[in-house]
Amino acid sequence: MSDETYPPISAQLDDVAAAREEGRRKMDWALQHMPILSALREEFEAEKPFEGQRVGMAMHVEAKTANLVETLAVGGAEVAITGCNPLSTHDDVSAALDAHEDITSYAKRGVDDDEYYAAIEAVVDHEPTVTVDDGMDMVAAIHEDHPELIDSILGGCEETTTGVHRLRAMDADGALKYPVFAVNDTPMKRLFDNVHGTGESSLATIAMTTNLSWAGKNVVVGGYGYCGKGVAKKAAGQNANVIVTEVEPRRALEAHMEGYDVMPMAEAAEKADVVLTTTGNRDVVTAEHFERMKDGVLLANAGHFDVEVNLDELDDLAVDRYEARDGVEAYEMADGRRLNVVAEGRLVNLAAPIALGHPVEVMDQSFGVQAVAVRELVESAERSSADGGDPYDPGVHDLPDELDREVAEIKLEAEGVAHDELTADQEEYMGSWQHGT
Ligand code: RBV
Repeated sequence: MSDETYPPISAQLDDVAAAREEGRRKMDWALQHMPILSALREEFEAEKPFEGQRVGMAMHVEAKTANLVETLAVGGAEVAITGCNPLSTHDDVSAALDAHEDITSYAKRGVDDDEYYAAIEAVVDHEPTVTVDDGMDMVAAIHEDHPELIDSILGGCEETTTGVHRLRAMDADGALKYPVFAVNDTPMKRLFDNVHGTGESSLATIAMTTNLSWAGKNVVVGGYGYCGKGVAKKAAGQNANVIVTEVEPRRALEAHMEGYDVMPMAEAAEKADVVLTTTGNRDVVTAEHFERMKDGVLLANAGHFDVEVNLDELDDLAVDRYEARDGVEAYEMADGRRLNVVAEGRLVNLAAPIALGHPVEVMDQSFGVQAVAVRELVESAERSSADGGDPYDPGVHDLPDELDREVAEIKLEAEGVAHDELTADQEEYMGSWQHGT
């Protein structure tokens, strides 16, 4: 890239009008199934809580995310957004967002590294007062290259496990200079998005990309965190034989007690028909594993970054490499075995050519939490300037539990599900220690 400012998507597409129309259609469909965002949108439209705020975002730019973006804009924010993965953007949705007078979208599918970071830079140029990240790239860009903006930033929100992990490492180093909510860690996000969202969308995307069945396959799930649990459960539900690999003894035990086979990757590699990594770590599948794999094995990743399957080592071993199907790259070994990498080892449910990301309903929950987290950052700043109360200190923060509960209540009401409340006596009982036998 040159020094010129990176252009918004509208300046990069040939038929912007058609793209906008199609993007809007996708957003409308998703919004019909997003009761939480719809309710918050009504509230924000009436109360304009974000008036005067500039929100800078780096997320997967597709229809559900676009509805979050518009919800913030309807609440009075000016929003600038780009992608958080080079392959997950839907250009038509990006164009539909960019058509909004208070939104600028730089997200484009298939960008190279230079363009990816130039687009982040373009968002940072809007001088955000609030950041919303999926993976922490925006927070990193601001701290590394634009520390002068930090004083005017109220705080940030982080969507995913990997981003929260990076932020905690940054915080431990004393390097994180503004407060960030770990949206990922809330029950309304993690227990649904990571488990059901990753499980359903990864398996559906692999099946649709390859036209292959799960039934009777040996499916190796790398990592038994929340994402791994979801993948394992849904794969077992489709009649696969699930094998789990883990480094953490209690999680390995949990997987064992759930009835899955647990073994080291070196052993699992020989049995695998499919390997799907969900660890958040690098080099989970490497040369020693490739050497033992069966002809035709599928290799895919559902972790945030493309470092779990070591493609450099795979490339070194390969004598030939070709596109076997749209979204599937075959690496041919000297002995004739073909190892098939889905979606370039990037998070498969978002980066494959046909990928749509997580199902709408779970993203409604995750983005409902994002929306109330942004509202809390703005309100906490207003509270502290009004009464001198404490704003959030720099560092990683859990979202206050009552905000997560608020999102759950909206969803339950929309689903028509009623639930009990504690009586005064029950509350008193739960808060006391004197009542014994
Ligand atoms: N994710 N977003 C989508 N917008 O379709 N699908 C998944 C979407 C998020 C999910 O919340 C997860 O934590 C993160 O992507 C990983 O980058």
